[in-house]
Amino acid sequence: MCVALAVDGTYVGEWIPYPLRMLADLEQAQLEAQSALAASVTTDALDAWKSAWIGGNGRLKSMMMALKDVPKDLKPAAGKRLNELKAALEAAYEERRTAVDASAGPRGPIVDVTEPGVPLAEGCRHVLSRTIDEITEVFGRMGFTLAEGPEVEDEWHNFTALNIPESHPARDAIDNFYMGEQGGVKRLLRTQTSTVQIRAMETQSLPIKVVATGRVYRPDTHDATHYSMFHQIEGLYLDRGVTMSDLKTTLVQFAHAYFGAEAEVRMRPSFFPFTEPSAEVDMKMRIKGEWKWVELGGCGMVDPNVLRAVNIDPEVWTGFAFGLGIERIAMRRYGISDIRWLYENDARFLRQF
Ligand code: FA5
Repeated sequence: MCVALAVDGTYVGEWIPYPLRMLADLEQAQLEAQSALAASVTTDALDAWKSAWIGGNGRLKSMMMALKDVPKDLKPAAGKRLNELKAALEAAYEERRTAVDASAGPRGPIVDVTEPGVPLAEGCRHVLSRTIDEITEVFGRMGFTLAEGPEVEDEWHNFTALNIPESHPARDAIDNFYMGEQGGVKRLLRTQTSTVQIRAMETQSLPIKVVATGRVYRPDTHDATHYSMFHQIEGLYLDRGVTMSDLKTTLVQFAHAYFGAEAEVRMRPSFFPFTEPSAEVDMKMRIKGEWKWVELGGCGMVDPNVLRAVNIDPEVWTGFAFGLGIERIAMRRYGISDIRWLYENDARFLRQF
């Protein structure tokens, strides 16, 4: 079971697995079926409706089959409701069929002007889009502007300028989605938003203070915390006299603004070719009432080799950079325990947020 949290972090309920939600889903199914039936004004449309809803392979049949997974104590109520739904849909179908048959012929299909309109299903913003908006809004308040870069990148921006040499294992075909050459340049789907650091330094005048969000791609095996396409937020601040303590302050301010005043930030020594020193970023936040350290990404001081690659003098300018996984942030913020749910497009899951 998965806990859902509101934007302010308060507990608002639980996401209930399908068998336990069956009664609520039956109500929704009845509304959907009736809307679709009301919109079926030809015999062909009615035939299609019949097979989609009450036919041998229709939705009603699959709901009946799902009855076996409903817990014993709920089964009688769910079974009763299913039988009522079946009777209601069959009767509504017969009534509609008679009306449509009667109106077929020279007069064409019936249009019942007294009927209410077909209700439109209301959508909501995807929880990831919402998280991206929330995070960029926090960094916007700290003076960061938005930067962008393409998802199909060249090797210069994804590796070379980031101090990742030809021989580095990170360039291996097994760890990247290479796309073939264009104009003699090897292309690939970017593996990290750090590419946007390079693009910002190539195009913007100094000082630079930007964040960039977007999709990145890695041939990782899908599991509860990994996906082959995910999102990152990259930050870059380049100015005279920027230090590691500016980096930590920025991350702490973000953690407080986004996860609450009690959230903490921990940096553990690590290695990235494009930062020196480098660190892993962990944030301590409350998960299901308990405070836990969660790894969200990496950070460090921009390596002088990176600055030289884009013709910036490392004796004058220093800067920090960080890159955080957005799915991991959203999962912690909203109590989602499996990354794959974010990409299954199951409306019952998505409409909770
Ligand atoms: C990087 O991608 C560095 N570019 C971060 C960085 C930027 C360091 C700037 C220094 C300066 P890493 O590979 O650790 O680092 O990925 C960062 C975060 O992306 C991870 O902590 C995790 O939150 C997320 N992430 C990585 N792989 C996956 C995946 N397969 N699925 C979902 N999230 C992932």
